[in-house]
Amino acid sequence: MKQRILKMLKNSEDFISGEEISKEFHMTRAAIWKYINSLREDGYNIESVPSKGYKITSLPDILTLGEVEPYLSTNFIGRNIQYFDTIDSTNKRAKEIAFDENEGTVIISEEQTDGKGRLGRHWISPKGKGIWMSMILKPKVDPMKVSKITLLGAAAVYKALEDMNIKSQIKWPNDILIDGKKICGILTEMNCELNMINYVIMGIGINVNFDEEDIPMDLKDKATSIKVSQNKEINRKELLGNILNQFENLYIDFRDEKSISKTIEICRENSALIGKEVRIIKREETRVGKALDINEEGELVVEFEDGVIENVYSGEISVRGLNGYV
Ligand code: BT5
Repeated sequence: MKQRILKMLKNSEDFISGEEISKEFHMTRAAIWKYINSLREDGYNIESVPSKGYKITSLPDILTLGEVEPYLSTNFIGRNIQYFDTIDSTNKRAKEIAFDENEGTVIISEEQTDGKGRLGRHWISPKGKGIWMSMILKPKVDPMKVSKITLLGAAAVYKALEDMNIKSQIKWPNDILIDGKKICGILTEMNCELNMINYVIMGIGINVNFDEEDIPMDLKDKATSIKVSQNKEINRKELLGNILNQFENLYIDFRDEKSISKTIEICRENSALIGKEVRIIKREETRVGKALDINEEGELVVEFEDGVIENVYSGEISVRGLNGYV
C-alpha cells in the first residue's frame, strides 16, 4: 500500500488532498498519515499543507524498486528487488532464498558488512556509495557454461557506463577498470547437480560515489570510483537501471543457447588485457605470456613465454605495467 501511495504522489506535480488518497485506497485519513510518515522515514521529503494536501518535494538516493523502476525497461530482470539498508553479503542472502525466488530477482543493500570477493576475499562496500547487488538466475544450460555469466555481467556494466558517457575497460574475467583501476568486481556462484543448474548468483559490486577518502590506503593503487574518475556525483538509480536493461538483453541469448557473440565482442573490443603482457596465477602456478584474444567460448587466448598458445578459462590475471605487474 505504501508503494501505491508513493506512486500516486510521484505521478502528480501538484498537491493531492488527503481526501483524494483516502477515496482511492478506501482508507482513513489517519491511516494515510501513518504511511506518509513512514515514507518520510525512508527519506522522501513530503510537504503537507492543511488546505491542499501532500506533495513530494525530493526523492531519496536509495535503490528500492520504486526508485529504480522509472529507469527499467526489462521484462524479468530486476522486477523483484529485495532491498536492505544493511546486510552482511547480498550474495549470501541471495543463496539463502534462491530456491524460492524467481529468476531475475535482485538483492540490493546500501551497505555490506561482510561483502565477498573471490576465494573468500573481502569486498569493501560502504553505505550509500556504491551498487552492491546479487541477481538470482536459473538458466537451463550445461553447468560448464556458467562462467560465461560473469562476462555477460561485465559487458552489461561496460555498456551501461557507456550509455552515461563513461569510458571503462573490461579486465577479463571479472573486473571493470577506469584509468587502469578497479571500479567493479563480479562474483558468480553456482548451485548445481551433475548436469543441471539449480541456481546461479551473480554478485556485482560497483564503486559509484566513493570519495578519495573512502578508498582504503592499501587499495589506492588499484581501486578507484566512478565519481573520483569523472569528478562528479553519479546517479546510482540510472546506472543500476541501465545495467539491468543491458544485462537482460545479453542474458536472453545465453539462456536460449544462442550465440553470445555480442557479449564477446564487447569484452574483446574493450579489453584491458588484449595485446598486453600478463601474469596468470592458477592454483599456485604462475605463468607469464601475452594476451592475444578472447575466443567465442569467452576464454582468454594467451601466448606463453615458451611460444605455446593456450585458451585460459579462469585465473587471477595481472597486467605488466610501469611498476611490475598490477
Ligand atoms: C571480486 O573479487 O572482484 C568480486 C567482488 C564482488 C562483490 C559483490 S558486491 C555484491 C555481491 N555480494 C558480495 O558479497 N559480493 C558481491 P576479487 O577479484 O577476488 O577481488 C577482491 C579484491 O579486490 C580484494 O582482495 C581487494 O584487494 C580488492 N577490493 C576489495 N574491495 C574493493 C572495492 N570496493 N573496489 C575495488 N577493489 C576492492
